[in-house]
Amino acid sequence: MSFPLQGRIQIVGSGAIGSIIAANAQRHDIAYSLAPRTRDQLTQRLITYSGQSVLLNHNLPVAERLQDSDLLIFPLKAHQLQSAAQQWQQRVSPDTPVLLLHNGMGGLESVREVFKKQPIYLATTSHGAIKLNPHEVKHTGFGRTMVGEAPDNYRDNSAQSEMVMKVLSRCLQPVTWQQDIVRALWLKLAINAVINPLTAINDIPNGKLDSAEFKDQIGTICEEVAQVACACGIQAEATELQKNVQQVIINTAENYSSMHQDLARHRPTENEAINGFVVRQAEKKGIDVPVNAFLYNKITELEADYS
Ligand code: KPL
Repeated sequence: MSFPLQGRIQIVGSGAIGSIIAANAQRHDIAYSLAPRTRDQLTQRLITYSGQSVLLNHNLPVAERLQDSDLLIFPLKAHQLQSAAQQWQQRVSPDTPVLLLHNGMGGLESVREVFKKQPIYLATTSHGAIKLNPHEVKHTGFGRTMVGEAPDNYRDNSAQSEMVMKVLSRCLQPVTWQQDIVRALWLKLAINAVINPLTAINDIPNGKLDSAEFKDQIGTICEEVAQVACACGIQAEATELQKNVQQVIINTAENYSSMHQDLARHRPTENEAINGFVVRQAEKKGIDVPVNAFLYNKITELEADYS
């Protein structure tokens, strides 16, 4: 069933998750446009989770200016966010809602330097997708999405929150609204701190982590993240983190993690925003995180070897 949406959604970038959002917007008759982040080529076709091929017809041109009833979506990596925000700074109104969807932490801080007043929404998803070639994306893992308001939004944004929730529940379902999205992001951070580097370093799909070989390492990574989270004021238990990780490993078993894909294609990874973030926070709090530090250093080394 479609719902009336007054504005348009403007999706920036042509990554895997942005393409899933675009295809679902099209399916639900939501007015949308896709804009390249740099000179990258836009995805033209999405192979859906059920195997259908959808041609993305970008039903609107890229927006010249976004209104309060529109939604600007950045399904980008944390390190790409600030320059993307700068590119859009002159085209948003003070009330245009902005949705960030990325792995790891630190995105809000870098975007807030540019969008000082706009209501910002934070989301995280465990849907998996792969870019088959510059024009084609395949939705490979059916996950779930959590969204909530950035803790530093300072006005009542209930109408916009409702709109964000409606858009996401059509475009990246199933979606749950989180009063405490920061805690949800820490829980997702633990998932990425385990799955992304381990699959990338060992060159395996997510499902291969479901073996005795990785059990202790996964347990230790979760313990380290839980300790750092607690020191940062986020209530988290290692056993809860480990259970979540295990669930995502099973749900996305066939999937290659985004970090695996990035390393394979010699693209910059999200290492700084994932294990790098854990290591930096641990240093600030005086906590030892040897396994996260090992993974962070290993991925840094592998990235430095790109020719
Ligand atoms: O977020 C992911 C990623 O690959 O970045 C997971 C959930 C691990 C799915 O692969």
